[in-house]
Amino acid sequence: MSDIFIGNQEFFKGIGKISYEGPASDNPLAFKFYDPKKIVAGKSMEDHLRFSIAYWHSFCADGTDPFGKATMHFPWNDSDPMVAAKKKAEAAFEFFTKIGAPFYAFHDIDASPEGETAAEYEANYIEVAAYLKKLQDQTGVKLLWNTSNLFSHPRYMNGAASNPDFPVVGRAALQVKTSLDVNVSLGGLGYTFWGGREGYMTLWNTDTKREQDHLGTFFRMARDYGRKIGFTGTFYIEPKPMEPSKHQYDYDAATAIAFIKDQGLENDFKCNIENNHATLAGHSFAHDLQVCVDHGMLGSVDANQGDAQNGWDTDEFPTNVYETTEAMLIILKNGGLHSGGLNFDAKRRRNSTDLEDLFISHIGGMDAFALGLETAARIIDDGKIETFKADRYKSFNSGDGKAFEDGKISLEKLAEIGKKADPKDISGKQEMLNNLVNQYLFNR
Ligand code: XUL
Ligand code: CO
Repeated sequence: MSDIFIGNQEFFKGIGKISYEGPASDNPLAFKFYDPKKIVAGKSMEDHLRFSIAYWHSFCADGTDPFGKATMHFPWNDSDPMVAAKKKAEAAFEFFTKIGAPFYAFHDIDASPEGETAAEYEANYIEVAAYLKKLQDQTGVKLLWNTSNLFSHPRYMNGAASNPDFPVVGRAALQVKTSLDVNVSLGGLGYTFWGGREGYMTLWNTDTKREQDHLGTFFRMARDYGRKIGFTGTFYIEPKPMEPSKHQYDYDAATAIAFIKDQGLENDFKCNIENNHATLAGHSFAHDLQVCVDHGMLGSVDANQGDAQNGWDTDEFPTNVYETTEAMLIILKNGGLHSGGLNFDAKRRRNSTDLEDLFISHIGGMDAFALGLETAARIIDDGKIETFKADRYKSFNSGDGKAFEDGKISLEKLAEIGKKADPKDISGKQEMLNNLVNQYLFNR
């Protein structure tokens, strides 16, 4: 059954390559909607969706939460941290291969032991990266992005690049530099900055202007170094409003884009949008994706969902097809994800303790995005919603409306037009559009 294992040991015993069995299948370990080679809107599902697996949630997070100990015990753990790192890498690539994900993403210390000293950190990381390269070559799985964990170690409790104490900024630079070296050695497509503690807890002790300028300087240094060593991918900022900081500088897509432009980073940086971060900011997933697309700033996506009742960053696997449909519609109209992907920054629940739950949760997420893709393609194909939307703006297509849009009339002239105008009440038809979406979803 399972002929796929990467090292000396098979970690996910009894589970073979996950295949498409269709909506009627009662096999929890099969895709119901994700059919990788199926052509939708001119491209295969796998090329549209570009799924990526997050190392940290899938192979590191063991169910520990602020109220309880680990509930998951991984067969790749070992008392020797370097042996454990290599076994974890083998388990990870076995999983990527079996689930059929073309990409993965990791933080430096997800993959490689942090060590006691900076020198140990670097040496471990370089050694593990060489092993990851071997596994990439063996399986064909590619690195969507890597990043540096600049938030877990106590030294980062006041921030990393925005830390008020300069030596900490230097220590963060060592991690980012090494991660960029590793990225280039692995042919990574992107590099992510998520600023968990790049923010503040109280304005009584924080100079926000200075901290944000330091953050910008740090990003420009990373960009320059990356370009110097041959990193041709995209740098991503992953917005999130809070948690663990009370206030994070990259609050949401709009804030991150303003920051990117303010700091002169717009040719090299885009956003990595995470659903649960958008909802934590009081937006929807679709809102933050649309803000990015409007500015040509959609880089990549951290695919997950939050919990509507409690609001915090629960990082659940995406199953809400309404949300994936809206997301895929925006992505399709953006011409796709380009070099980004749908990275499952999602974790199974603390009490989903069977190893097979790792498969089942990803299958659900992949199926939800496949359904979203097909529905979005149907919406575009049918054209009713797109036509309705375009029609609402038809008064700007010609005459004075067009002149206004082109910036060719003055406020006085506009006011003159207004004096003579007799605007009618024009329905926005929200309910009709909501009803249409349900037809696209369920009249299959
Ligand atoms: C935290 C989060 C991170 C980033 C990478 O909320 O989403 O895992 O994706 O640091
Ligand atoms: Co994320």
